[in-house]
Amino acid sequence: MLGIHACRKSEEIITMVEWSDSERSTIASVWGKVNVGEIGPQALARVLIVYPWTQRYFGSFGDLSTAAAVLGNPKVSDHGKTVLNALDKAVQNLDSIKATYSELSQLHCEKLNVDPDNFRLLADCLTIVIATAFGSAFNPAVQATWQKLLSVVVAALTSRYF
Ligand code: HEG
Repeated sequence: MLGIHACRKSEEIITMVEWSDSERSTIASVWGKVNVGEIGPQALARVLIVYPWTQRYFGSFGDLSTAAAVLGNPKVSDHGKTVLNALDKAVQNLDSIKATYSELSQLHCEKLNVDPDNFRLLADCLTIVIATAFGSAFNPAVQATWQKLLSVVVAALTSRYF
């Protein structure tokens, strides 16, 4: 029941999404200021520290036992960059995010067995890290557009689960 509901909601988000010129330029502007090599590692590290149960997917990453270990772990850094580089694909393909992430969604579902709730947790940590880095430039209007983008990304990554 819950699964069906989540599926419908995801489909609705992806199917109905439209981007205004102002949203497109806001996304381009935010993304242009994101330092992938810093923001990616910080966002993934936050997920692993704030929601420690997510560490179960990264058993091969070595020491994640303390916040300092997570923050200093080179595999976490590398994977954080990988995730943010994948986000670039959404930014460059705003009108076809679902298709863009179809294979990645299937991989996370069938091979990595990642619970799709975790996509939202990562999206929220990413927003917090960006808000911290940008300060007052990340105003409510910018936040609204940015979180709209991440909602579509999360829905697209969830799309092959159902
Ligand atoms: Mg995932 C691999 C992107 C959230 C766990 N993730 C990957 C890869 C990409 C990616 C591009 C490499 C795929 C490949 O090897 O072909 N991940 C990605 C995005 C997002 C995300 C864009 C959300 C915005 N991933 C995510 C979350 C978890 C997770 C929330 C778990 C909490 N990803 C995960 C794991 C791997 C990947 C365990 C394999 C890592 C490895 O073994 O190197």
